[in-house]
Amino acid sequence: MGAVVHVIDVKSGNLQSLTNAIEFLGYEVKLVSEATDPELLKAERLILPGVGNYGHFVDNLFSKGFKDPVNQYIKSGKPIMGICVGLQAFFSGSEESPESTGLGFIDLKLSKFNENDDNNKPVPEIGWNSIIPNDLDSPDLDLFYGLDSFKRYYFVHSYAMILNDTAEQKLRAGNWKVAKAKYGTEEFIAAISKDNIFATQFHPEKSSTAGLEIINNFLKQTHPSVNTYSVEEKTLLGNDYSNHGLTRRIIACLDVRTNDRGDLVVTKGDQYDVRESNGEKDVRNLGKPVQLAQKYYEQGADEVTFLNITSFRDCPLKDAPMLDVLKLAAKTCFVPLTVGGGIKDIVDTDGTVIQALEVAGLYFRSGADKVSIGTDAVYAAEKYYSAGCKGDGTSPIETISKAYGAQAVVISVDPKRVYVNDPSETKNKCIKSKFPNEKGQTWVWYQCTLKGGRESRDLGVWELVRACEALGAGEILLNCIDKDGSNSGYDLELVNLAKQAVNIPIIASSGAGNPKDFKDGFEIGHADACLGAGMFHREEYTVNDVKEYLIQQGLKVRMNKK
Ligand code: 1PR
Repeated sequence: MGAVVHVIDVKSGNLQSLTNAIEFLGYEVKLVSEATDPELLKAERLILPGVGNYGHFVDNLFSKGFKDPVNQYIKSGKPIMGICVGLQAFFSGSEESPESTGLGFIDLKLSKFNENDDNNKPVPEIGWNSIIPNDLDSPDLDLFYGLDSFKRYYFVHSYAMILNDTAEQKLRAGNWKVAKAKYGTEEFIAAISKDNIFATQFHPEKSSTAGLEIINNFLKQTHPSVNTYSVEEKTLLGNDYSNHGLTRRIIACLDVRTNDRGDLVVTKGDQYDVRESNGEKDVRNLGKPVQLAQKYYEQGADEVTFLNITSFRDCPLKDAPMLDVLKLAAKTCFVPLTVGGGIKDIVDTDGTVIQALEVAGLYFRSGADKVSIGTDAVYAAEKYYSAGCKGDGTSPIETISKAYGAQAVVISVDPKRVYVNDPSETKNKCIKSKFPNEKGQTWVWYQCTLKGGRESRDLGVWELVRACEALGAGEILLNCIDKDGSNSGYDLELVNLAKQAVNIPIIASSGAGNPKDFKDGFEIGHADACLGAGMFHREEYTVNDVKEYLIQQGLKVRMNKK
């Protein structure tokens, strides 16, 4: 291990990814969770990372007594780096938590992205955005530790320091250097620097090699000169802001379970049936979870999702195999990782009840950035409607979202088509489908299921996703049992329906068989991200093949060429 990096830990979110990234770069990490910890006085490089809610973060910082030591550290002239809410903490406050006060280095307040801007852009901003290239008026990016406006960085936030003339004047007057980004039509601060303070709104530890470079340069205190690009490269890599500024996000998904011999394998079903159709009817084995995650990371996956598909069985936490998978994968895959399956209240082997919030916390501390909730989301939505469209604060969606932020809560939906003669036959929202069934019926609603399709409920996708958004979910992973494993493309009618129902991002899933399906998912379904599983596992296409195709079709993807 090399030199030591000190990281302030106010128990507000996942620090494992950052720790992994710093260790990967050859440093030792010391977490400082008490302001009186003498370690803090020894710090030569200090990182202030924040995830989740602004108030939760800054209130913890203050109540744990960090304000003075952080101020003293900054006065000493030694380098400090804030990340995400850690950047936001340098401001005086945020609309997210009006009662809370920030460190106040900059007397400006953060506000929420405008959902009505730019053709109803999704909020939170989740994905890979870029820094607006320098113009005569903006400062030199040479002072931002190699920040490169032709690379992409991972942003996940609903609140930002939105820029306007007054804010910019104030920043200039305070000698702050600003790297701007644009989401929709709103310009906001992507990074700031002044003397020994540097902070990023994006997550460098989740921004693949481009992000690791920034951390490394900060730790080494070097500002390498920014890459030069040819005109062709600029056209290829530059942001055209056609998708609110984000690249098209490609997610690789691993359905994980134990096979009959007790090995943990990545499997893949057809309409959720994961057993071979002949012979011993073994569970299909498509590889090992950690190796496949690494492979897809190297192929350019923008995110990796792990689903424990047998979580409906008794799943005592002590045996939860996904914790180890995640710990290992997070050591070398520096893109966002989602884990799902079994995010619910659990009765452990000794009879103790472990709350879903605590289960999620274990996953976050193992390196997950988001958890996905399936079965319990259906229960929560049913309860929400029976209470007259109100949450009672106890569902896993609400508790996890409150503690870790909406962006950390994904809802995994497992619907199937139900045809009816007329919409009056159901209370759930119907659409007129272009694909009639064998009886010639064209009205369809999408029925939510539980436990990986084993039980169905009288609740439609439209109703489910709206309830979950209201309860605090940040994203929807939209599967489709009819399409799963079919290689016939996404159910675009379903994706469109979900897009119209909510403002949070929608991930299209189930049915991708070739790169064109992804294009259709984005352009016809208007999905915010597209997920593939079987076609990657069977090596019919790599993630990079999909990206190359999308580029040829004029869609922006994250390539990070240099
Ligand atoms: O209910 O919160 O414990 O979560 C259980 C999780 O496990 C849910 O996310 C549910 O979707 C998932 N799950 C349960 N059973 C299965 C199964 O396949 N038997 N997998 C299952 C769902 C769907 C996608 C799949 C896409 C893409 N798999 O994850 O990867 O359909 O596949 P394709 O590209 O090959 O078509 P809880």
